[in-house]
Formats: sequence, C-alpha cells, structure tokens
Amino acid sequence: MIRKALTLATATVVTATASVLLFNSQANAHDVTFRATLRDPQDKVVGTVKFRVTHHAMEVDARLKPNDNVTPNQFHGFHIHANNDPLNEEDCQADPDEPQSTWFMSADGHLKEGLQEHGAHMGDLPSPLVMADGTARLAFTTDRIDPGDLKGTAVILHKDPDDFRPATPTGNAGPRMACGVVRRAWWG
Ligand SMILES: [Cu+2]
Repeated sequence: MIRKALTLATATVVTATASVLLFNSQANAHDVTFRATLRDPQDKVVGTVKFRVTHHAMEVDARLKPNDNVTPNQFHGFHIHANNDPLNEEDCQADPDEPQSTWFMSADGHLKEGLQEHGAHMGDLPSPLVMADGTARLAFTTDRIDPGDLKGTAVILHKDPDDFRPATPTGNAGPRMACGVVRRAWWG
C-alpha cells in the first residue's frame, strides 16, 4: 500500500509551497507528512502525533503530556479512526458534561480496508505506555498505513488498554479521552 502512494510521488524538485499542492502528483516522497494534535473534551492539548512517509514505510512519532483524563502507569488504546460518516457528526466532537461513552464518537470506527478485523485494522496502532509523570513517547515504523487514506482521519487515545482481539472490534479500549484530526503538515 505504501508503494501505491509512492508511485504517485515522483522525485521532481518543487518548492515547499508547491509540494503541498502537488501531493498527489509530483511531491517529493520525503515531503509527505501528516500531523494530528490530540485534545481532550475540554479542548486542552493532550499530545501530538506525526506521520512521515519514507521510501519504505511510514514513521510515526507520538508524544503525550500529563492530562487529567489519561491514567499514568498504563497502556492506552491508540487508533486511527476513519472519521468517514457525516451522519455521525464530523471530526472530534465531545461534550465534557455528557458521559464519557459519548465523547468523540463523531470520529467513527477504526480505519480499515475491506474485512480487516481488530488487531489487523489499518488504523490499529501500538499502544503508548504512559509513564508515572503522565507523559508518553511512542515512535514506530509501519507499512500498514496507506498514506493516501490518512488525511481527514482522526487519532483517538482511549481510557483503557487495547486487547488487540479480532472478536472485539474496538479492542475493549473503553471511552475516547482525546482526539485529533490528521492533517497534512511538515515534519518537525
Ligand atoms: Cu480507537
């Protein structure tokens, strides 16, 4: 799937401004980056996730900072959600006065292709382990995510750990505590 996107990205040298506009035609592969800023229901920034398309795969770098909604010393389910059903509201909608179970349902289910089951969804990410001080850093490389499918999706950080079992489409990861829409960006 990475190959499909890179085929579109020729090695043409373009200016920084032009490569944004030419992402699907002539952008240099090194320039293809995405970013999501995760926020809690109170709109407080919880962290950032950066995606960078390389020649072979995609590099992902997530950083979280302490937040009242995120439990230290614990893994938290972490996924790319499809954010593809306008009937279910759009992007990252959460009312802090409503039950946690309603938060960020607007981001819809996990990003997936065809009949992929949980644990093998395109949007199933490794889980960040939040440290005692409430911060977390997670950096990994994956070839499962098609860069062409990433823009406009939403990264969700869950309250509970992910069980990665096919029988549970959501991974039993509990309520959605932070959300960020994935947008085109520059690495850095
Ligand atoms: Cu999720």
